[in-house]
Amino acid sequence: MIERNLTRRNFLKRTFLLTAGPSLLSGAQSLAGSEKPAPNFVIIFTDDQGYQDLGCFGSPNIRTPNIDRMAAEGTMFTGFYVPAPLCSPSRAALMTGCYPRRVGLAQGVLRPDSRLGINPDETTIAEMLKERGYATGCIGKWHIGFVGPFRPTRQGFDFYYGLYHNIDEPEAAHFVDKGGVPVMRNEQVDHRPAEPETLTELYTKEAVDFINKNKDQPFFLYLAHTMPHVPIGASARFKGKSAAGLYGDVIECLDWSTGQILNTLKKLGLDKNTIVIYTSDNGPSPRETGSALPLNGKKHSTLEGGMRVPCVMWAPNRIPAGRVCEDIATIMDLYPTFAGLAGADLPEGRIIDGKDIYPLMTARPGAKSPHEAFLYHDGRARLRAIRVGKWKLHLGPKPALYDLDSDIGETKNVVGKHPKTVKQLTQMAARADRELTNNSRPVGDFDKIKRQGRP
Ligand SMILES: [Ca+2]
Repeated sequence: MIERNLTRRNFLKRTFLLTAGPSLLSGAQSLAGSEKPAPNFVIIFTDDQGYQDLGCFGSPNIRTPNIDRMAAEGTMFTGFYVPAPLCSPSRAALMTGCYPRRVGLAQGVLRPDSRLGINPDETTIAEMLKERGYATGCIGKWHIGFVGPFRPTRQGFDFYYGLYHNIDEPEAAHFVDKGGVPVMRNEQVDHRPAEPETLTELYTKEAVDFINKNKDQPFFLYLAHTMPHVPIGASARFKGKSAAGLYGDVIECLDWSTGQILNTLKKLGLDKNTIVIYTSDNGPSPRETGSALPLNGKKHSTLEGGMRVPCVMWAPNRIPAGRVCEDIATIMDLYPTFAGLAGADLPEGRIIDGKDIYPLMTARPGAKSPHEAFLYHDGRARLRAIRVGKWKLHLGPKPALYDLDSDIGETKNVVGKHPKTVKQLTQMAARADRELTNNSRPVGDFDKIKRQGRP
């Protein structure tokens, strides 16, 4: 307790010393007046993990005792979405709190020769928290910009360790004559080639080190695992151990890793003031054996299985234990939610699509999803479906309507039975589509930035 009080005092001191300006000051004051100090944040973001690929989400053959315990001590979100069924856009949404289209990053994934990234004009979630005195670390796969101002170390992270992008064929091809895809430490090559079977354990070691190093101040750790994205690999300790083949071994290693993080927090007495969120960047790859059941569709699809992901939130002093929240929540919501908890103001003069879901996370009486609608875009930035409450309408020349409360697998198209709902959702989608077109902001373009003479 004494340690945490000291920590809080240090935090406020840091905040006052490091930041100036009336808006930030008022944030710090509101923190000083609140009951709880600003929490630490840990986001564990896996890559292409299916909705069913955790014990607590119903996997029949993958054992995840650590994450199951995390769910028993915390809350499972069963209506949790990423706004894109693939890697780069999903990550852009986490970093900016916006639909990928809003920030110009909804088109496909970035390959190693890409000159694009998050526009430096955006305030990333890491920049926001850094300004509030947080130590910020990104460990794992970045995948949203590799040159100049787009690197994680220029987007608000004090520390980076991991892979800038994927290691599957189209990306590894860029590095065949260079010794393979490099594992980066900050902006230097740590070693190469990156080997899939080593990555989860390497990332875990760095993550535990980061927590230990920053235990006396608020921190934000973004642990973006490369697994279980293809090509998958498990270390000797896990290979051949699960009942679900290599994919199962890989998930069981991710579960072990999550246990290491939670145990470290407990050992340091940080469990009472750290929010840990475990989720995936999109549905399971059709090239692997992951499962999105009972959902239909996989990665790349705007069916539920492509974009509804497993999610567990844990913070023993804040988030109720053993609860399931079915409300619509999204990865974009972490941005304004963390801002509220850290006493940060949202950036002015720009739309942030995410909503504060802290009332949902903490089961405040009467709390419900703050989203009137959720929009499903495909990997080519096209709006393909909309969800309002229990209704999901797939758009296009042959629209399809599903009642997700009774038909989560999207198997019974009831478009003919509910013409009013179809009309209402069609109009809402058209309005949202226009709004996004009119109010989207430019992607970060390295060549344009250079032409403008900006750093
Ligand atoms: Ca992915």
